[in-house]
Amino acid sequence: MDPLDTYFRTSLTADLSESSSAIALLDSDKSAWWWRVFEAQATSRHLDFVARELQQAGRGFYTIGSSGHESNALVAMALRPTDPALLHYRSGGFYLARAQQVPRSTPIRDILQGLMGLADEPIAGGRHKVFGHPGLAVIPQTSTIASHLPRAVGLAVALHRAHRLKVDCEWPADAVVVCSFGDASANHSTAAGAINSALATAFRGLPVPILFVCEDNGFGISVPTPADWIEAAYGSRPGLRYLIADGSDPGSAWPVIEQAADTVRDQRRPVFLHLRTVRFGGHAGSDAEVSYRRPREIEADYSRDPLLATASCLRTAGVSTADILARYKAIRTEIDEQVEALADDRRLGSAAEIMAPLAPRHPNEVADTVRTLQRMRPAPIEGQRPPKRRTLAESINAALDELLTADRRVIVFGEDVGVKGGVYGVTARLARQHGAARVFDTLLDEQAILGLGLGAGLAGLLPIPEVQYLAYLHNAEDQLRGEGATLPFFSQGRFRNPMVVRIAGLGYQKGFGGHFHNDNAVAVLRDIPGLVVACPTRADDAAAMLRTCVAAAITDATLSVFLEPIALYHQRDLYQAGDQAWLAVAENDHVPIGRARSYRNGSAVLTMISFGNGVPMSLRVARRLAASGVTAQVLDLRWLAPLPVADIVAAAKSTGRVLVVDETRHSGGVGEGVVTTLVESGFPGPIRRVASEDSFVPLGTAAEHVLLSEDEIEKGALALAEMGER
Ligand SMILES: Cc1ncc(C[n+]2csc(CCOP(=O)(O)OP(=O)(O)O)c2C)c(N)n1
Ligand SMILES: [Mg+2]
Repeated sequence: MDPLDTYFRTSLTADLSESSSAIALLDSDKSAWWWRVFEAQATSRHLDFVARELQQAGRGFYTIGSSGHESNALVAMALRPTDPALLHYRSGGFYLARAQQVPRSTPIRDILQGLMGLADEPIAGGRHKVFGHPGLAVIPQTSTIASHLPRAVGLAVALHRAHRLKVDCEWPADAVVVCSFGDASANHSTAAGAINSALATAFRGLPVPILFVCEDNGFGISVPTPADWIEAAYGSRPGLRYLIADGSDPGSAWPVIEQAADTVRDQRRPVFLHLRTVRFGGHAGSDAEVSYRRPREIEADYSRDPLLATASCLRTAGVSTADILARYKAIRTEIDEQVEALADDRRLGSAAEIMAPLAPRHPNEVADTVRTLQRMRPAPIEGQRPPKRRTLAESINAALDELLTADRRVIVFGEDVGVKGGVYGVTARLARQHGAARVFDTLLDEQAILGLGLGAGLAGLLPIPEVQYLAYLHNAEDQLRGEGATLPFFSQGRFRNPMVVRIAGLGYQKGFGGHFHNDNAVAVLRDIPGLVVACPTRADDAAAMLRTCVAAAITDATLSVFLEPIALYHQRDLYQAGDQAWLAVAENDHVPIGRARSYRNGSAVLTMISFGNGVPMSLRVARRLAASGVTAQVLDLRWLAPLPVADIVAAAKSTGRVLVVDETRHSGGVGEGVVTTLVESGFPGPIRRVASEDSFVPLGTAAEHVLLSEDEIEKGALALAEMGER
């Protein structure tokens, strides 16, 4: 038996013999309430014991428990079951108390199924042990500590915007978003940034109904947090109401917790609840706490057990110790029975089953959604001039305008996108036309921008955030990888974060730049399971691809990155100054995800496969090659993830020779994926690849030494053309 279990039973039993003469009068209201607390806490406690036993028996896979933290049950009791909760992995008490508020809940089975990785677990379906349930408004979290805070803040902010815009929102207008995390997590820059963004937003007078709950057990695995640090760090932040409660004494903690929840609900502003706890059983089953704590210290914590304190509250309400002990034992029996009932349950059985929620794609429905969006756009005015030939930037601007008009769920935001209209004018006039509730500037914090997008998606909106430069995505990238892309995976699609993240990027900006404004590192995006990466090159494709991404967000909750080549934003010419051959009329409505564009040439002897800036470069090279008798065709990938495999293979086969023209880096660049696709398809070659150097991009003309040039493309093409007869 776990020493904590023994301690609890012994303490109560000792008490049983001592205190039988001092039984208080039964207060049935009070006792019923404290029974509910005890039920949630004791169930959570026993599930922790069982988790470790299951692991030892080879039937369970997760041993991080909630023991010592069980007073977080009171937080759930101070809230409503419709308040969205993004929970710390030790918030077991909260989960069980929340389940009490929802009829027909099965929290014991849910948690056991999670521990055992069973396919019928209601949220992650055996993909991970998470606290989450659609019926309990608990949104599952990953174990990257603090990464859920930007989303939680985003949801709190978006909740009000969604109601104001009269969008269908899953959460009531007076909901409180609750988000819990540990004391060590409170130091993470993600937590610090998210709390700051909540405060900065509230400071502007906007409602931010969020309850931050710091479950402070004094340790981050083995590293102690100084006793007063959390209070020192968050106790006197302007605009942040700070309340402290002792989780070891639920009787005194309750009024504080209730006040914290009510303050957020009534005042619609952030509150920081500092819940002091102990941590029993080390960080996880595998953590030998004795290697960094003295046994005496560990034992001393036992006297701070919230369960003993709740038992004491029950006794004060007139409940007998024998009844408490009997209930404690009965809960364990019930859990054991449920474990046995799950003995034959199934685990995930194939890669296809595991991956099913990652990237649901319904191309026909997406095409239908595009048509619906098109019907909603404003009708052309009679007698209007023929559609305008546009630059890439103008085309994206027009498409955003049209999408904002067609669907009131669409919101556009980022640094400088509002009044200024973006650094490159891509969002010009949108704020004026659609109002500050739908097109707005954010804080200078990419993590907060993406967190707002993730929260807005959960609130029923269709967020199109902008990250000003690709180089500045990297400090926030985990919001896409760890949070956005994993939500469908860990919730089997039940919670959705549809979003189209516009990112200005890639190289070749003339007279401006250096690395930070000419970043060509996209590997970090291409390996995120399920993420769609679009890279439009021409005005006509850009509008259609943006529409497709938004339609996929609506239909399949697809998360996409829309990578916009900055150097092409205002490009008008293709072959020579003044030819205006790079302007285009947006004729296509829709470009299916994973379909390339072909600049075909019937007599071509080689295919150049490219994307982004590489496309106009390749087209210019193709024209020069034609003068030397070599005919080439160009394939624009358009989608960097998923790659247009069928189109790549077909284009390669049609000429028999392939030059991969890749402006991203030689290592980790897009071209690696294209070459691999060809090799794996059995394409016999020859294949050559030209790419940029494995370097950051230097300032000014020095950039030409590391970025792929047209000369290199031409040399590569000529070498390929000379390689034997077809
Ligand atoms: C970003 C990140 N870094 C490291 C870890 C590994 N890790 C998991 S839990 C943990 C300690 C967290 O301590 P605290 O926030 O106090 O929560 P507690 O476990 O004490 O409840 C660490 C370092 C992680 N999960 N995420
Ligand atoms: Mg801790």
